[in-house]
This record gives sequence, structure tokens and C-alpha cells, in this order.
Amino acid sequence: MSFSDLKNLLVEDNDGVRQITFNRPKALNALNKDTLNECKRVLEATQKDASIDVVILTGSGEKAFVAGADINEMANADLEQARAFAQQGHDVMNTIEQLPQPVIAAVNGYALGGGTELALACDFIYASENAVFGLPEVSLGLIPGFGGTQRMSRKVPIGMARELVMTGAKIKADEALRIGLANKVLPLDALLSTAHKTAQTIRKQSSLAVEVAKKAMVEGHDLPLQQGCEIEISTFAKLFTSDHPKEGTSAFLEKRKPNFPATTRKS
Ligand code: DAK
Repeated sequence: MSFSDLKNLLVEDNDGVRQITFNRPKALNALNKDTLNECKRVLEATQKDASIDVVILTGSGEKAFVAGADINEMANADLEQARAFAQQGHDVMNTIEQLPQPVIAAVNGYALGGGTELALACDFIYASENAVFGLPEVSLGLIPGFGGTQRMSRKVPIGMARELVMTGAKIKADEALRIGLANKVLPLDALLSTAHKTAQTIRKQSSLAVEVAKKAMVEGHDLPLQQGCEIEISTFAKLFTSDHPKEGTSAFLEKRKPNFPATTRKS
């Protein structure tokens, strides 16, 4: 599928990895309605695309991942417009979280407000040394509107999440690493190559096992432990209706590399 008509996103596919780059450099890649629409379109196509095993999100330029929701578009919103904009943002974040493929956030600079919320919806975050995270909405008379009040406290210790939301503080990459928001901090020029290297490591695994492991982790996250374990049991068992476990375990016993069946996705 061609995405050459997109105005605010760049989509590049290489070796089973789709890199989606937020590309509004004049506004530090801020998320306006058009960008969110484009993002939803690309994600919906990606979830049906059997040629894509991993997705990487990043920002264009060296300064920003995404500097938030577009402040110009929300300045004069009324109740209904605010609700519609928040709903649109949540749709995109939920689609990322529920994508069958793993999604890596490669945060290459400012990730403020909606930018941090976008990164939080991804499976994990790699940050460049110049990355800055934060949920500064209270300084604008707002609260996080794309999932930040919910996902931050599920990602980092609750007191940290509350301090970040209540103070609007901006934190640097090393602090994001320390509190468990980011998994790695890398020099800017190594950020994308490292994210792609991790993506290729994921691609060497069974794509079906990776997909259902993600699903079990996402679905089980907010459930009581035993209910989450039930999801794991049924997901684990269901894998055995495919050839993936047989191939993986046979390859181990035969001391060879596995050759897992090709990915299939529902269109
Ligand atoms: N929206 C629109 N334009 C933005 C922007 C943003 N979030 N962030 C930066 N820009 C624009 C700047 O206005 C400037 O445009 P020009 O003046 O050149 O036309 C250009 O990008 C370059 O920015 P600066 O000149 O400010 O660059 P600096 O290096 O000096 O500063 C900065 C970089 C990232 C520290 C600064 O730009 C900044 O503080 N930006 C705003 C960051 C921020 O507060 N972001 C959070 C936004 S709130 C909701 C739904 C969702 C949300 C809330 C409500 N509803 C349902 C209504 C989520 C909210 C947010 O994300």
C-alpha cells in the first residue's frame, strides 16, 4: 500500500519493519487532527499487513519526537470539540497498544504531552540522550487528554506518575531511564539503528508467539493475577493449534535454526 499522499507522516518499510516518522518539523511534529487521521489510517493498514513484523515510531529532525498535541487546535475548543479531540487521540493510542505487531518508540528529542502519551502507548521506549519527556498539560490549564493520566501510572511508580502530572515537570532521558519510563538511552545517531536492531531480533522469533504474547500482556495488564494467568493458559494452549511450537521445539532438538511459518493477518 502506498502512503506517498500523507502530509505529516513518513512511512518507510525495510526488512519487515515499518518506520513511521512524525513529520511536521515547523511545529516540532505536534499532533494535529490531520496527523492523527493519517496515523490511524497507517495503523489500520499495518494491522492487516502480513509483511510487517515490527513498527518503530519516531520524529523527524534532531529536536523533537512529538512536542504534544497541537496547541493551536485546542486553544478555543468547546466541550464537544474537546471530547472529540480527546476521543480521536485515544483511538490512535489504543490502536497502537492493540496492534498485533510490537511497536517501539524511538524518542529523538522533545516528547511532551501527547508526545509522551504516544510513547506510553508503545510496547517500549528507547530514548536519545537529548530526549525530554513530560506531561506539562496542567501548565496550560489542561490535563493529559490522550491517556497520560492512566498509562503513566501503569508504567512508572504511582508517586512518580502523580508528581509528573501535578508538577508538569520535564525530565531528561537519564531520569526517564531511572524511573523505568525508557528502556535504553542512546546517542542520537545510534537511536534508530539500535531500534532497528532490536526489531530484527524480534523478527527472528515466532511472529505468532510474539503477537499473542503481546496480546496476553496487554489484555492481562489490569486484571487480577489469576484472571491474567487464565488468559495466559488459554493463549499458550491455542498456540498449539499452529505449527509454531512444533517448529520451534523441533529446531532446538535438531540443533538447527527454526523456520517458523509465514505470518498471516486477518484483512
Ligand atoms: N503545538 C503547536 N505548535 C508547537 C507545539 C505544540 N505542542 N510545540 C512547539 N510548537 C511550535 C512552536 O509554536 C514554534 O512555532 P513558531 O513560533 O516557530 O511558528 C515551533 O514549534 C518551535 O518551537 P519553539 O520556538 O517553542 O522551540 P523551543 O526550542 O524554544 O522550545 C519546546 C521547544 C518543545 C520546549 C517548546 O516548543 C514547547 O514548550 N512546546 C509546547 C510543549 C507542550 O506544552 N506540549 C504539550 C502540549 S499539551 C486534549 C487533548 C490532548 C491533550 C490535551 C487536551 N483535549 C481533548 C482538548 C494533550 C495536550 C498536550 O499535548
